[in-house]
Amino acid sequence: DPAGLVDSDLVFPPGFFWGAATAAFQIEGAVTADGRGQSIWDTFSATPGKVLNGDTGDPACDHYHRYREDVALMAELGLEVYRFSVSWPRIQPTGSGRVESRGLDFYDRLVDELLAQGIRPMATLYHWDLPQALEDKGGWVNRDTAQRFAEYSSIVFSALSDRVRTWSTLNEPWCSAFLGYCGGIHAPGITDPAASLKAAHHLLLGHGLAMQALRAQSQPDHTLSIVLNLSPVWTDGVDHEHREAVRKVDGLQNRLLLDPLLGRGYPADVLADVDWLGDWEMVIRDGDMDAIATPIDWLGVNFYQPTWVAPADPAFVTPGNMPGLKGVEMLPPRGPLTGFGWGQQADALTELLLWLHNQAPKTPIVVTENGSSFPDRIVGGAIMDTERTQYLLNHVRAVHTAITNGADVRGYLAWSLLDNFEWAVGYSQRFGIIHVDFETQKRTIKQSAQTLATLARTNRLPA
Ligand code: GBH
Repeated sequence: DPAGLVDSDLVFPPGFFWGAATAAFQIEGAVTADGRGQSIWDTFSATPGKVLNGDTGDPACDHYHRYREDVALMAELGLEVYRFSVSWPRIQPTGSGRVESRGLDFYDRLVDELLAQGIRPMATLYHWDLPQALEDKGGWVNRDTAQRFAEYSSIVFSALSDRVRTWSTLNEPWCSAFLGYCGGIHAPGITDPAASLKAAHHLLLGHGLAMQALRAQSQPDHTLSIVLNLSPVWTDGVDHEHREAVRKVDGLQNRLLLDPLLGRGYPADVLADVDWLGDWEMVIRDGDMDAIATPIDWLGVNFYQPTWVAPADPAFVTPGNMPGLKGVEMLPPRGPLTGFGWGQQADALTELLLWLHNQAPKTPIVVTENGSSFPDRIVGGAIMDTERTQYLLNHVRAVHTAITNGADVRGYLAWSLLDNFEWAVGYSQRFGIIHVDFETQKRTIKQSAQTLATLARTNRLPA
């Protein structure tokens, strides 16, 4: 080989970027600093029995005070992109009206520090920390929240868009709607399937209104997106019953939110499946679907594992997070399990990226989150997280396979930069590529971070 490449090396396209992601509530701590208002996750985590071990977002990784050290670690690793989220209650403590400039100043400092270190900031406007004052008025079940989100988004964009060129509106609206208002395992902890469908619509509407507001303010080199948690749905049979089970769950997990974003409206089969829940569709007004279909410049996809299902008695109402789901049994994850008991089946990521490319051939895709939780063992000051590293390499290979087969994937971001507050299970699960000692706040780079650093430096996966 004249270029000296090893043939079997998997080379990524020029410009493919590598980085890591976090979310405000999961890392920042400092929950009352600088006028920050209360979020639904402060309330939820303070409610006994909601979060494992009574863990809260205080102090988490104390990133609010330690962001310089954290950016320095990213720079040391040579990460090219850092995806973070902005805490709405830091910017508008009660979710509307008055802007808290001290909150904006934090993100100002963070962005400047990233740029000074040569790291491209990628901002997410909402990663689940709704101001409690808005939840008190109905949260995402209340249509007004969509309007408030667009207003808030516009405020943040005005303050940071001179330096932040890459933006996402919502992180995983599926989780906000269905874990928050149907299964109730996330804040605000409501279990009302019909209400969760209204929430889903208002989340999409909030995204659409924010897209319109940001477009009106943006320059040509700003790119705007939304981030979805998508998961291929797998089953053990090919008969009608098995295919129906897959169709129903794929509908509620993937197509219900993706189709309207791509301008196709809500999928008719899913609407028919959930019809028995009543008239939640009354919340859809003229113009909503057009707003939701405002073109995005790229799509963020978060992937962890495929979803396994089996057919069940048609009258069986499937318990859990999917509103209106009937006749399906949700099966446990497969493959060697992670420390969190999640599946490891990287082929599902290839399938997902190729499916998405087929659904939206002109929309570039970014893997905005992918990662795994395992307990860490510190040996001689080092953390050889071989299982997390193997998960990373398997999934990076899966991304490469998708690209080879035509998918337009532009970058890969590991979840997460730091061990952090893992929502309903608190600090019990570690997704970080950097270890955090929650007693001392000491950071230790893991083998997985070194591996990501090598990927970022070489843009290839050695055979
Ligand atoms: C992401 O969500 C989040 O964006 C991030 O904040 C989080 O820390 C990270 O993943 C790790 O959890 O089987 O119906 O009970 C993950 C998306 C989708 C993962 C639903 C858990 C199980 C729901 N989640 N899934 S269910």
